[in-house]
Amino acid sequence: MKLYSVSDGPPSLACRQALKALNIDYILVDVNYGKGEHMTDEYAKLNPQKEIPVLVDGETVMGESNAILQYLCDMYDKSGSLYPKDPKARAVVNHRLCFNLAMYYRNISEYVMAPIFFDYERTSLGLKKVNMSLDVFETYMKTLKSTYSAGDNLTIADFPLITATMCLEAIDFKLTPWPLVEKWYENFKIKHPDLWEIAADGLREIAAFEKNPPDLSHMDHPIHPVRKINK
Ligand SMILES: N[C@@H](CCC(=O)N[C@@H](CS)C(=O)NCC(=O)O)C(=O)O
Repeated sequence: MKLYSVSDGPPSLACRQALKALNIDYILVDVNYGKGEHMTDEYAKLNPQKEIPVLVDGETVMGESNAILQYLCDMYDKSGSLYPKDPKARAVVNHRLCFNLAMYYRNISEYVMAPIFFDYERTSLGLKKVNMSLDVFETYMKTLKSTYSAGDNLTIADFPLITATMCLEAIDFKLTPWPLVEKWYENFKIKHPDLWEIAADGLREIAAFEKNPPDLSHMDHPIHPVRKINK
């Protein structure tokens, strides 16, 4: 099995956490985002979306980290603890994965990540969206009254929510106004230090880039405006 991954990419890091939690041996293919290794025609054969991560498991080749997390568990988690088989418990996991993809990480990535790598500003609207996403997450934690994001046990829903929240920590964004989210996040670090370490590597990279943004002025990105660097 191979995972094409980028070292500071929250979706990639979530897949690496799942692979580790499931004790799966795999080859980690480090994709160099700065060099645009994911924008080649060769890479598009693996993922027409030209996004990282991609999982290759024999004939199965796919992007979209949520689908990868679900596939890994359906294939290799015989106990079903990370992705419960019970429809109601599974529905909560699926819900949190969708919430992260459609709202939580989407807003965090636009506010935190895009301005680090490209020529975007952090706006008050962007901040409003992040605050609103945290308010929603806090409400879910309050409603479920659980230790983890989708119940009393660790599930694949926690991985992308953790790696998304890690981006906030990387820019020193305080979670104090969202005590249940903060408690869940800190608890994960304590209870799963080996899984946290995967996210922590990304955190250190993003925190360094926040202080010293990478020079991507050579990049011809199809969507994002590249920051011009005066040399
Ligand atoms: N929905 C995708 C998103 C993956 C994603 O956004 N990956 C980023 C790196 S963290 C990427 O490859 N972006 C392409 C680009 O910026 O050119 C997933 O969850 O796998």
